[in-house]
Amino acid sequence: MARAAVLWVCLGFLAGLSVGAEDQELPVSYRGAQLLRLNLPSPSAHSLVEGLVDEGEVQLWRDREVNGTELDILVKPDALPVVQERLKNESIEYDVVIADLQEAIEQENSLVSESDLDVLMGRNGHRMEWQSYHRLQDIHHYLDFLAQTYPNLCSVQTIGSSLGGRPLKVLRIASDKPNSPAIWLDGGIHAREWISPASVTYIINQLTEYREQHGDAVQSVEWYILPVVNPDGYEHSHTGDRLWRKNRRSNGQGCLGVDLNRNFGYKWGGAGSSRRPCDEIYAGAHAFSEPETSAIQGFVKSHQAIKAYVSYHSYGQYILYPWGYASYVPPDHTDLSKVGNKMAQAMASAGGGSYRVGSSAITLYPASGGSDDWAKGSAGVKYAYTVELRDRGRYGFVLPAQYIVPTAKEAFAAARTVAEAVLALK
Ligand code: 0X9
Ligand code: ZN
Repeated sequence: MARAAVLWVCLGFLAGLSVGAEDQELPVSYRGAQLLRLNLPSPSAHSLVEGLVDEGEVQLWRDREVNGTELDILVKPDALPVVQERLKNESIEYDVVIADLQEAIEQENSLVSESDLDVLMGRNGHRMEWQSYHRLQDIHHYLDFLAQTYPNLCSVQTIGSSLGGRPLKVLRIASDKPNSPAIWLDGGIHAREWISPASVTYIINQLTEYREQHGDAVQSVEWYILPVVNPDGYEHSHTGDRLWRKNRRSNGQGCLGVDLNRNFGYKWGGAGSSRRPCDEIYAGAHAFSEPETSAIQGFVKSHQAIKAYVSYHSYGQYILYPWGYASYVPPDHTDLSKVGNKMAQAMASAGGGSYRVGSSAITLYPASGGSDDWAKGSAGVKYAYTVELRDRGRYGFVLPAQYIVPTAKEAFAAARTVAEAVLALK
């Protein structure tokens, strides 16, 4: 357990950078910060990076894959000379993937203007489109619009509220057939992974407004879809800190946020999660301490028809199945792997991206308290997956908006494949 766990536990950089950002007039600036991709020659090189993270010089964007040799780190401008020197001394090669992160953030969502969106509102009755990333209000308004426009097909249920009082809105899309199995989809549990809510709303768009184009399977299951699990964090990533990950829980100690994907109640608090409130992978005071995760628990447990649970994240392009808490697999892992491989094939045909398939702890890194492990281990949902959407690290979390549609097509192909799998269970 983990070097991965140790590394993550050391993370303090982002928390430190962002404390109180909501109170600041200006959002956190990443001017001059660089994203570096390191090629680690040996495990000892890895401990140098651990040291840098510990000293607060760098932020780990993605941990190293199990057996992988590459690591993505974000370096603040003042720390660049020291970090470059240390990497040189240890003969660690690296590429500068993003030379100025602030520049990348400013480019990311620049295609559609507010006035274009107002035109859309007048024309369509909502502002949603998939050339740009949208604020929470647009997303929620779109769900309400669908419920009003297609009352026989769609309804919106608020399953709880975030800590900050924002509604957790689930869209139900009915099946054409009686007594159908159901599928849960969610996005936006990690605030900064903007491609996730964008892709989940695209799936919603296809399942409703383009319903007829998508054959029998998607019309023969019931869908429950929560596009933004972490609305407080999501809004903060738009207004305060683009790279915010957790929710906005005040933990005392001057640090904010619980990692909602460490707060679910199956093997809570184990490997790859932290008890330290300032860490990026802080698991919370206890399992389901957060209203966002506890609302999902209540909903999923009371809907026994749910046979699949898919959480969309970014980045890295993986289809992951349980377990995440440790390097074991459930007894029916061949079923999970088979459907996972079909998802990968469908995704490659739909959008062109190639996705790796495997169990979380073995393929990526160990991380306990995830939604997928809970769905499988506690809620008894047969098919539980985490899908890490694009990209492989060129832009990371700051994926330019022109990639929304190809990525979302992949996300939809994954959902369609899961629908087929669930229907085959009957
Ligand atoms: O660490 C996570 O929560 C996920 N990766 S991310 O970069 N989007 O943060 C992976 C979660 C995989 N599932 C479990 N470990 N249960
Ligand atoms: Zn994530």
